[in-house]
Amino acid sequence: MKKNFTLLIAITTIAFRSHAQGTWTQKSDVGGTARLAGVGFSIGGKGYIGTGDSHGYGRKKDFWEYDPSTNAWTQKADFGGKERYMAVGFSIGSKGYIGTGLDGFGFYKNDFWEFDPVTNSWTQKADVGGSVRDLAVGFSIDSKGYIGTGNVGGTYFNDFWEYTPDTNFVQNNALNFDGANDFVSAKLPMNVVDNFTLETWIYPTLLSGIQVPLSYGFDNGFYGDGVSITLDGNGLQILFSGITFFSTGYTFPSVKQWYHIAFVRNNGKMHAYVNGNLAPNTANITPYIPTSFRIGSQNAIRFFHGKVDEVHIWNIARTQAEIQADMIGSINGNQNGLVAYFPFNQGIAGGDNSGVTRLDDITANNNDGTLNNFALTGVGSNWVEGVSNRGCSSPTNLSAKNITSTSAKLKWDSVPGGKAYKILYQVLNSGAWTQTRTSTNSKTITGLSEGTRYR
Ligand SMILES: [Ca+2]
Ligand SMILES: [Ca+2]
Ligand SMILES: [Ca+2]
Repeated sequence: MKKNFTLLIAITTIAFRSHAQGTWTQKSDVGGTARLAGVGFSIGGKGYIGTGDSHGYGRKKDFWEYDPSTNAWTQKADFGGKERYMAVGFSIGSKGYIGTGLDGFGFYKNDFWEFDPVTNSWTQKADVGGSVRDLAVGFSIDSKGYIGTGNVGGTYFNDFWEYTPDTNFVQNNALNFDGANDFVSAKLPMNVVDNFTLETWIYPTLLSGIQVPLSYGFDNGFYGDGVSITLDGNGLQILFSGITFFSTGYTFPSVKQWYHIAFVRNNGKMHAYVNGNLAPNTANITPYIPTSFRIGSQNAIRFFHGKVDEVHIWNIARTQAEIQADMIGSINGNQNGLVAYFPFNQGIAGGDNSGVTRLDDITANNNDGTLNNFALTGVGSNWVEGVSNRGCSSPTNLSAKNITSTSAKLKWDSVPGGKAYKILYQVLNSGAWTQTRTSTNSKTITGLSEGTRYR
């Protein structure tokens, strides 16, 4: 159990215990100017102090990190909110938090900010519950934070609030298609008929009739082209050129679960993979050159009932190992051969999404799709929760240790039963992600540049 009290409380405790046993050793002065009523907490092996009031200089928002191994203070990114004093702070896992207080204009505050030492950046979180206030106290227990008591202009409080951090690092949505007329149209991202890969996650809510969650080609039921990922009852079919249904030999065991589907055409042979496993039958049919592209249906026919997420279109034949590796997490959009990538991470899951009718393609080709006939409210025909975890748990308590000028060791809590972890990082806000993998709960990242912020 870890508790992090505010600096104010720490001072009170120190004075009270000054008659007790133990040894005090003076260390380097806190960075910045002298001050009172700031906040402090620890994350990993480092201490942090920031905000406060500096007599004659006013309210502060500078923020400092103390490394006991070097006995040195390093200035970090300024606190994200307005300068203030009599705020409260604590840490949860690998993140620090500061909120409430009294700013330089005499306004009491209830805004609340998260500090990430890995990226050296602040992100605003939900306001602290109850009234604005100063002189509150805070602490954390395991994965929750607590703030209570305080004052506004002589009115004292004893209300008490628990903070639960976000558990979803990245919003991860999908689209739910109503099976009646919902579809997404997009520009055809390529027109190759050999050595290509179509990948998607699907969550069928019906296994009856013919449904097409992904159509790489035109097909109106009379004539067509290209290749479609097709469900016929509970069977997975490859539909060639709108004419030829080819059974992969795979049977879906049930509705309402996520399946990863990959169709690969490699030197004239077409294979299907479900959840990374090769389906029994291989086709050697050559499709007609595709002329259009849709998600959730073909041209006004074969509407899919259920959710679709993570559509990846490649102009290369991917290997089974590559397919298995990328099933467990998002990819970055910059991979060789990736001509369209729709992560579906838009809208508010199950919320009012009227107007959110563009499906983002995050590759450089930028062939964004257009949503057609969606209700965009409720859960039946809207943006909904996606296949974010791929059936996996997200690790917690991520921290960075052993930081040198070119490397850092990332560490996190083991996920019970976890076999592998995928790590994505980037120069802060640079757009390009680098990915790596490990089978243990730590990984040393190398090749970093000094003085550069990463996340
Ligand atoms: Ca998604
Ligand atoms: Ca785009
Ligand atoms: Ca509809």
